[in-house]
Amino acid sequence: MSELLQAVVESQEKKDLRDFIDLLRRDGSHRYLLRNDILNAFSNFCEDHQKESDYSQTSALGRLIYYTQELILEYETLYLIVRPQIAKQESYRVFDDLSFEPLTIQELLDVRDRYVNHYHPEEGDVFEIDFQPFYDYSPIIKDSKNIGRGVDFLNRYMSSKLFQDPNQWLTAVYNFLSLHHYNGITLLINGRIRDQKQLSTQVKRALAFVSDLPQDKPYEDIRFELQDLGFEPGWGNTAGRIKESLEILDELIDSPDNQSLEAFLSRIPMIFRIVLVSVHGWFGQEGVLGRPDTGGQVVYVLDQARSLEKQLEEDIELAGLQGLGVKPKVLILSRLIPNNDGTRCNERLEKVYGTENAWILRVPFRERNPEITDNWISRFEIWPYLETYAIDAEKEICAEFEGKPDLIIGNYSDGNLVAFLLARRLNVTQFNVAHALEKSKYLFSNLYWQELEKTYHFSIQFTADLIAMNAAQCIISSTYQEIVGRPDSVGQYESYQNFTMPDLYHVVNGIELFSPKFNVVPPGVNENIYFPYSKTEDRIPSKIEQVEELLFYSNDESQVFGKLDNPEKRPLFSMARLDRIKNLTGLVECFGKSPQLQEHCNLILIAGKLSTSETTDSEERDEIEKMYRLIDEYNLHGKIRWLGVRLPKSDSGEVYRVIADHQGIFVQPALFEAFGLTILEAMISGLPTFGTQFGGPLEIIQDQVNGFYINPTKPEETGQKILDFVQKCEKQAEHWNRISEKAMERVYSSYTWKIHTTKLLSLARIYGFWNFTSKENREDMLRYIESLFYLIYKPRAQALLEKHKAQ
Ligand code: UDP
Ligand code: LCN
Repeated sequence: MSELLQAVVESQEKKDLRDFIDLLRRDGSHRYLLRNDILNAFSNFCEDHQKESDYSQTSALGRLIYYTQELILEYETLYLIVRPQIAKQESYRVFDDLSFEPLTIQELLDVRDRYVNHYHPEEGDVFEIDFQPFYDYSPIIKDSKNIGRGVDFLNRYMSSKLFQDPNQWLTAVYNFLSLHHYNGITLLINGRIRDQKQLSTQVKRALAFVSDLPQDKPYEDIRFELQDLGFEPGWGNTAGRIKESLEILDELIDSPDNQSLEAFLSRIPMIFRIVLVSVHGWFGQEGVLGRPDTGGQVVYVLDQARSLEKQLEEDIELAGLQGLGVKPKVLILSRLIPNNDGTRCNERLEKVYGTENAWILRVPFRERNPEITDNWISRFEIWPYLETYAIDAEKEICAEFEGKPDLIIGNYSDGNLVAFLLARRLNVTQFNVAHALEKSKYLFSNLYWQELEKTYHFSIQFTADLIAMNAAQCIISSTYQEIVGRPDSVGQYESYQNFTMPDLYHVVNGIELFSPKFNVVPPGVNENIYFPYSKTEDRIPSKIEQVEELLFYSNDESQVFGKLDNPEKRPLFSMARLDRIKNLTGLVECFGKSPQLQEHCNLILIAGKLSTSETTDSEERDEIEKMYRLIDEYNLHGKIRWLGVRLPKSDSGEVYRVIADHQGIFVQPALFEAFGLTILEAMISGLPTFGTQFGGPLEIIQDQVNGFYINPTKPEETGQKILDFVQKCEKQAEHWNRISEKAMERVYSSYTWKIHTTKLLSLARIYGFWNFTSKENREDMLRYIESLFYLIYKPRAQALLEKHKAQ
């Protein structure tokens, strides 16, 4: 990048750079510009200076601006933070005379502190958090396009090391196979195979034995012969399956390669009990969605639990363990909320519908401050209660399982912190899922944390994030860009690489993005609930009628605001929680600004509540007020319906389908969306979908192929895009169908729970194997993490507790 900057200052473009900086200084409203502002400012500059239309692509300055993520103006100096490629950052100080020099991360963090008047070197240095040294001796991916495929890399890397020494390799395999038990039952091999040499001979003998048998002979019929040879249950349910497993092992012993290792490990029965941690609630199966903080995470975890149980059952059956009473169990750990507000969140145990052995286990917060802990607590206020919660939860989990879990998966910042505490205490593999990291959702959330602390407590949350993401053996992300963004935008995890929390700490390296711990495993949709509108045989006519009535006609003012003048118009539909980032009010504004769109379409929203008196959440209250204001301002009466309902899941599936019956459109206008389950739901139902270009939808949707991107910060442009589509559909009846078909195809080919859980379980086994064999010493990093927990997290959480007590 320094060459590009050099090219600018050594060419005629030097004057342009000077003029651009002048313009920024004159404008004065922003001294700290983020990418969107920078691009807007530059396009104003090009207009003012009557530049050629392709100037931003052809000039060196244009290209420099394209890569610039942040721009800070300080007296006579300008700071440029550029991102020449994914997961790389460079910073420069550009002086008044346009000479420049690179900036270290430490210097950059100081500049940012100075910008907010929190730079006090005379009072001593600020605390620096640096995780880099702990990653220096672990395997690191080289090429950024392989980020998110950590397990393939890890497998190749570790096996090539291990296979070099056949003796060490064989010992590792033997030790690993000797390890497995289920409730006192020995699995895989027994004491008759005394060492690795014997393992090799016995595998061949057993192979000879099973090869002569009919392939479908059940395992039970040959159990004792195999036991004599040293083999216990777990190799397969039939002679044929056992033969396959032993063949892979035989090959692994004689001529190992990483693919057969992966195939072998995916057959090993080593996971039976899984904990999914989703703490903050409301966590339940009915009447919880659409509340503040309760959306996709609950849907995701419930579907994941169902799918995991099913997959584990299939695996157990194939491994030949079903007859032995081996049964998988999945626990969703959440908090018990005594004041349940009509939900089942005050019940300790609730079975997950449609499963044999998946349960929601709710554990209450130990601190007794009934005004607070008996009620739902926002995710921003939950921190003081989590440490003791983890201790109490550990006992409950172990009692439920009658032993330890095999895998703990955290969800969101609070669940991941609890997963870390549990995994550390129980010495179990920890996986993280983030759903959303607030740091990138709220712009400047770290720089202005002190001002925001009263409402958001980001100092505690971001510390918890650093702790959990570094402690986890594996981070499951839903998209690639969740980790490292796109060529033109920073990823969620990437934003933890370095940042300042002025007066608290500087993070000079918060996470290693090239670590193989990152794996992209997108979720799916519940296909029993969300399926194509055209599958009429699975739809219930009375339900369709009921949903039609609710969406377009019912006058029940307790549930619906607005009556449509012309219900026949094409519906634009959206459904989301009413928080600021979801930006449903932005969609109303976009609709309001386009009289033409109003001519062709109605707007139908399912969102939160209709009255501010029904909510205690400040963002929800603000959004409700704004919604009414906008409806009046643009006089949308007769053209909009706003449903403040909490639908049972089965109805919500039918809602999308009924909208599709009307050849409607789904719009997801969030300012930022980590993944966006509603996009999958809409697409599988067959709805042409317009999704925000900020976040996950960018990977789910392929623009113009199976949906469309929108920029929610540009309401006019968004309105026009939707209008163009509507007009095209009116001209060519087939256009709607084409996009609808492609949308359904997209979900079925890439976003199913079956794909998700197969991958997840394979990851769990492979990470489990490598943790065991490599004896990777993470203790130094974990000790460092613990000090962050005790010295930063805990005192701050304690202070918040005192605040709660004083309320
Ligand atoms: N949802 C719902 N009713 C509502 C709002 C949302 O059933 O009033 C469901 C929606 O169908 C989806 C989930 O909640 O399954 C929202 O997930 P998404 O990933 O879109 O957003 P999140 O709320 O997690 O940010
Ligand atoms: C939370 C979000 O904000 C969504 O983007 C995700 O789809 C959801 O969780 C499930 O991961």
